[in-house]
Amino acid sequence: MCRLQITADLPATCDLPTPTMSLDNFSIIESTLREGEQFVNAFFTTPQKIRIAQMLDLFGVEYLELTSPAASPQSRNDCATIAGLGLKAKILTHTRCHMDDAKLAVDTGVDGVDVVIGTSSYLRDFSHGMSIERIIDQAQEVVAWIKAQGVEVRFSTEDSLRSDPEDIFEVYAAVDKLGVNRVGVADTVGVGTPLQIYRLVKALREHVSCDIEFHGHNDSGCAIANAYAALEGGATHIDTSVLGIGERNGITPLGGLVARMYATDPESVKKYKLNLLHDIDHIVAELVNVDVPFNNYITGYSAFTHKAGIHAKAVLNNPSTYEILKPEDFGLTRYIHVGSRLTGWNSVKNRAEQLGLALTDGELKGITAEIKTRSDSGTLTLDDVDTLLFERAQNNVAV
Ligand code: HCA
Ligand code: CU
Repeated sequence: MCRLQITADLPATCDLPTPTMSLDNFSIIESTLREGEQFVNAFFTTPQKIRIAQMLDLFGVEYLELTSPAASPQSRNDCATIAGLGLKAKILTHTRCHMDDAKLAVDTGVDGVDVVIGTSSYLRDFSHGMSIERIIDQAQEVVAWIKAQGVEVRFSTEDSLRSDPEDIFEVYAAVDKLGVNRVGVADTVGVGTPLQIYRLVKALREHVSCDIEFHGHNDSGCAIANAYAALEGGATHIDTSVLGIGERNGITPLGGLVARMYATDPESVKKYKLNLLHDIDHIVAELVNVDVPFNNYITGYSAFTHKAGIHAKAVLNNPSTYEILKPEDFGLTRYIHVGSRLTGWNSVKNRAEQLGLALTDGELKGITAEIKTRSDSGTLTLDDVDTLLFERAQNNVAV
């Protein structure tokens, strides 16, 4: 029986989409040094850019995307510097769909150029003012030229979600014929839902034979789900930035995408050095003068902290009861909180064992009762709890 609530926009059957994704075949295009630089707080010096590029390269992302060399003289120098570092990741830069920009980009020595042009009526009317026919002509010229230079080329339609699908399919098909490496779907304003993205990418899959990239903004909180839906629909490349930094509230965060993929199949992210994620998030946070959010995927302060007695007891018996991500796979440890009125005696027992204190179950239950009473007027610190445990153990010795 169908338990889904069908809305007007959903298919008339309850069949879930059949994912066409191949989990082990996706690549990350890490755009902290492009989209991330568009975050209001971001200003990266050249050494900082090099440090970020090296960290992400060590982590194992397949591509690094850099700010356009047309943005400023230093951006141009930085492109050339990072392209010359000899990193394992392929170095891309991001430009408007314009011959002048394309030439500047190729001259920096990058491995590929990500070209973008707006295709929604908003951008056609209020930004560049070009018709779809002119966009196709310009795209063909730029793509063919970059391709002839022997570097990778990606062509993306900005604001794809608010573009007429027939228009963008026509543009994508034209550049696909020229041998473009990837076409990109960009949810520039973060308006798409996972089902919409899935459908758009799946339909696009029928129109082109090249790879498909997805770039999704997070204005309505769907950026990770949308990236995943794009992969389910047949996308091969996902754009991320560290902590999701970018224009407005940013895009799909690197750690969030990794968490999502790991939750589906840990093998799918084995290719990355997951234990570097904590430092990457914290270093970039510091560079852009923000904190890592307490509830951040994997690296947030409370990501692996269990509190309520029922949860803690089960986790102590078998972590999988309440964890889909194993902290140890990310070089992190789980923490059982023990100073609240929700604390159960199994957590207190575990803490006593960590401290090497031999207390009976009865004693531990007594201490738990005391913790609950005391913490009715405010959370106890770990020190408070440890003091209670030590005092009880000392009493035992004294007796
Ligand atoms: C931009 C817009 C962009 C481009 C994405 C892409 C977007 O800042 O230039 O090249 O696929 O969100 O549309 O970031
Ligand atoms: Cu963007």
